[in-house]
Amino acid sequence: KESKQEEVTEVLDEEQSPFVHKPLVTHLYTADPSAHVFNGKIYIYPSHDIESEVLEDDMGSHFDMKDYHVFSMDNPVAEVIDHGAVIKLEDIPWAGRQLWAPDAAQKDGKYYLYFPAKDKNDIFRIGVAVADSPTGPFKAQPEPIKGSFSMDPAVYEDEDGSYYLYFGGIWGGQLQWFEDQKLVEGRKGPTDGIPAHEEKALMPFVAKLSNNMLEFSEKPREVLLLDKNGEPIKAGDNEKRFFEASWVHKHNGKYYFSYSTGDTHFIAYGIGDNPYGPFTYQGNILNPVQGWTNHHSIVNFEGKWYLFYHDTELSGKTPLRNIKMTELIHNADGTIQTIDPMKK
Ligand code: FUB
Repeated sequence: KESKQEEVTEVLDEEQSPFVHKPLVTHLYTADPSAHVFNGKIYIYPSHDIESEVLEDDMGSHFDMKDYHVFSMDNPVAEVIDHGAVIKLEDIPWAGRQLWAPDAAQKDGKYYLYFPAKDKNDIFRIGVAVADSPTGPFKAQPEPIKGSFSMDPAVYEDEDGSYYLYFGGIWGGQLQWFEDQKLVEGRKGPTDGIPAHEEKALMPFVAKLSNNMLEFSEKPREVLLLDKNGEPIKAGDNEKRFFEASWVHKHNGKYYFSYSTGDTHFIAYGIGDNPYGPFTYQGNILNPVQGWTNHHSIVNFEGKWYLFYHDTELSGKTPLRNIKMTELIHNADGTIQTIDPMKK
């Protein structure tokens, strides 16, 4: 009797969410999907994973991406269209290697692609490229954003028309090499500069963007992530501390800051009252996926919330990922239901 009940539940789940846990793109490897609704359609700005000769290490050197593709969907169950390569590494004057997780924004008919790359000194900076269409082609600014460092930019447009750029990531993301937003000479490895276990964890950063969307309009501020006792999350609290993959969405007047916990592989989140935080840790949005990295975005389409994420179903290899999407549910008390990506 019990197994019959399980079968029925599974069929219902599939009917409600026909796209659950299926790769959205199969002809390329794609990861870190940043999704937005522009002009009534869903646009996805992911990383484009490729096979690379570069050996795997704890700095993520094997994530050796060289261009970005943009994808669109008319709605959450529509066909996914690949709009091709919209910008290439060789077209970015200041960049040396590794086009990691990007994001995009729309303002006054222009589209802005924010992307991290290592500069010619092998230090991650964040660049911006501009287009007249959400599907590019994007033209890079000659220099990275002044004062930018580390990676994984995520842009949030607030209801008052302000745009905030969140960024940062530890280990391969190099955040631990910076103090007071300045590179500390001699730091080289993934843990050089990581605080001791009982100390405050390294936190992500945020800066409001200038009116032209090309610069920070203020010095980046630390985004404080607090535990339920109001204390900053500690560096040794690996299941909760920030690692990379910032994202912000707003629901019922509250700001949700979500992120990857890296070596514990969760997408966790905190809730706050304004875009700068602090954000109080609530739990996990997404349990570990297949593959080492976990990276997501959250978007509202016609009143329903969707989670975009990736795993390695197609390749079985960490640096060759495939993007996916599923529905995301906020409970009546504002918390988010944890999604188990392994549940078929
Ligand atoms: O795709 C390269 C890096 O892997 C991203 O920047 C991180 O968030 C992780 O997903």
